[in-house]
Amino acid sequence: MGQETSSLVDENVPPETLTERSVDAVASLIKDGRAKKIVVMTGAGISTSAGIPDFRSPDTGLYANLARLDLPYPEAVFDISYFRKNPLPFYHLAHELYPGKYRPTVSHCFVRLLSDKGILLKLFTQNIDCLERAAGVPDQKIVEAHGSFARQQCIECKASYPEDLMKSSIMKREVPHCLTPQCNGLVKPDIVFFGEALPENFHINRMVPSTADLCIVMGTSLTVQPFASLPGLCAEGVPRLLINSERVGALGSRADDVLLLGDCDTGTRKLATVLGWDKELEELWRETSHTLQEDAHADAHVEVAGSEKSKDEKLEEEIVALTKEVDMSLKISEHRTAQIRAQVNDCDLRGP
Ligand code: CNA
Repeated sequence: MGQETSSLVDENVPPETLTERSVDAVASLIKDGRAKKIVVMTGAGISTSAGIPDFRSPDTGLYANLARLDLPYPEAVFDISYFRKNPLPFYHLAHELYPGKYRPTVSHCFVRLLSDKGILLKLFTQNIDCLERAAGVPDQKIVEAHGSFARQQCIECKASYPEDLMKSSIMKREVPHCLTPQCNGLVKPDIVFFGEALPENFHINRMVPSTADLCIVMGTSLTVQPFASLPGLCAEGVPRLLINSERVGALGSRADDVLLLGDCDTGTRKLATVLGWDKELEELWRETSHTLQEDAHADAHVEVAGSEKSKDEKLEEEIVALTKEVDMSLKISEHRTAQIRAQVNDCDLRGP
């Protein structure tokens, strides 16, 4: 369970637990009842098919788009020091990501299915979009390692802030302030920013992967610590299945690691089919169309219809509007930007 090597396991090394390194063998483990405590670890890649960009995919990732804004650097949008000075970019992003605007994906529904079957030990997610909740994964099964939009509080006095007011501020792209008299601090959803501690729930559950009998990692680049260390906590001999467009972390280095490289939804559909769960999975996914809020139906329709161009156009409009707003409200000079960057660099970053 220590530091893992990232080099691929020699193909001549036989697996300890699986009959072979394949999806079929993983499915057999589940079907035979030998995998009853499955831990799932997810990231932005399981939500991209819902229309929410991930961070790091070139061209389509959030950072690639934010890089075109007048931010000192893209990550500043999630930086607490920067937020104190200019919360507007974050609130524009929050408007984009706010729960209810997007529909869970097939991959979220697969996790729900594991829970329905009583074999989901825990879902660790880095996502802040709450789509696993929308898919019906029970609260007590979810560890939102980087927080979520589920709660919000003042960053100064820590007083909690009403959800309805938060929603209305985000919808109007306004920055909410603390309601406590004489405080008036900035209010922020309990999303973990760079420079902030991870939620207590993460620390409480951190060692859960060491008790799992199967690990499924999906849609994450495994670049943000300490989340990235979770798959390494699984015991040797516990199969780890990676469903991702690329190989990440040390997945693939152990004898019982299986790599299913490609699209997450395609991968989870494949696994469900081998398990004989394909109809149940599609049914669960069909039901999620009701999770969209009334005012989000138009957006969702565009997404479901796969009109990438419309989405790009909308994003472009957002970026132009945000750029103007940031320019006007702050007039950040290049000199000031350099100052902010220097200050932020001094901060304790969430990632390594
Ligand atoms: P990341 O670093 O952007 O990595 C995403 C990974 O998923 C990459 O390896 C991609 O290649 C892969 N990927 C993207 N789309 C697909 C797909 N359809 N099928 C298969 N693989 C795909 O994101 P991480 O989650 O690893 O990084 C952690 C950050 C991202 C957390 O702090 C999150 O808060 C943050 N984030 C969350 C969201 C969200 O809530 N949906 C969106 C963007 C960023």
